[in-house]
Amino acid sequence: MEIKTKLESLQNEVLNKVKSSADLKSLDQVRVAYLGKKGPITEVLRGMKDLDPSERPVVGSLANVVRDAIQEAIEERKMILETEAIHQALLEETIDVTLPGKQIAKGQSHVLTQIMEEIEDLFISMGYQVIEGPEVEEDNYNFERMNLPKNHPARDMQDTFYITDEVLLRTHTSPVQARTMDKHDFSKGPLKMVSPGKVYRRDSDDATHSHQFHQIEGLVVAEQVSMADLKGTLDLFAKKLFGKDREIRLRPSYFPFTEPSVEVDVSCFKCGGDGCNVCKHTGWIEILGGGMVHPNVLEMSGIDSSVYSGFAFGLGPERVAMLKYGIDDIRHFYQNDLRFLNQFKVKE
Ligand code: 2NM
Repeated sequence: MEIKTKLESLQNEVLNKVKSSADLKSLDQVRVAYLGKKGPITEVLRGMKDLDPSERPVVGSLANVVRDAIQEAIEERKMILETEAIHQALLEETIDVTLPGKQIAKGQSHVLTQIMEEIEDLFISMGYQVIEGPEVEEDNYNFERMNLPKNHPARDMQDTFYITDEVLLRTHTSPVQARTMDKHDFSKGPLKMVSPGKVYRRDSDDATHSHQFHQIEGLVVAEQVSMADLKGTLDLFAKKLFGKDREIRLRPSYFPFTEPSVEVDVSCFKCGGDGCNVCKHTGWIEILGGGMVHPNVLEMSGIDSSVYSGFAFGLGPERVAMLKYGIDDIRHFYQNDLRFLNQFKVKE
């Protein structure tokens, strides 16, 4: 029977092609060519109608057997090729997980941020809040409310960056404290806060002056707050920042927003008070200003100065860092030279 021979040789032909298919793509081409709608098997099945009816079952079942055999061979080959492909990929994409990784450059907080956070942490540990406020400030909060009246020399155009007659870049962080005093509810307890941040003054820039620098100011307002509280607080502060053997010394001074006002020296951390180049042979380093909050300042925030009193102080993190690390030029802080910054890596 001619058609039977044709089917058998077809089967052999296809099985050879399947076996010699080297990849999944050519295997699929074989599948389409022989089992597809236009393939020889379909053609045989389609031609059945022209056969003698007695031959149809024999040819039909043979065609099915051949088709199944081809399909099976393709599936088998497909599995082998897929497994080979995975093995190949595993070989080619092998990663040596024991190789050392690329070192990621690690940074650290800016030295000024480190100093400010150290100070903030100390005051947080004593129950103070850290409160920030706007750098673009109203003349009212920056000057008026700090007991600096309209004709005060500190308000000179020479000293302050004015944006309009009434709006300026804050020259200290004290306006944050005025804003907070306005809102504080003393029935809930004393006000204890520090305000860190940037401040601006029209200094000519040189080794020790910058038109933009930083401040941290502290403020405590409650009943019965005294100068002794200020002194004790600053003594603790000096010991925390410069070492447990430090002492402080208060000298009378003047600020419009405090009365009395003091300038605070810390005994020299380098020579311990004997005199050296850091303390300019005095044994003391000026580090802070402070005093008892002026009654006018309290009253302008609606606080009864016959019931409440407060102390306040302020310092510059730049100056602290320069002293502590022997930095000779304030401009180093702002130039982002990694050779400078990386000297203040945080120990892990
Ligand atoms: C200083 C020195 C003295 C100060 C005063 C106030 C406020 F808001 F309570 F009036 N805040 N900060 C103050 C007092 C700041 O810095 C050298």
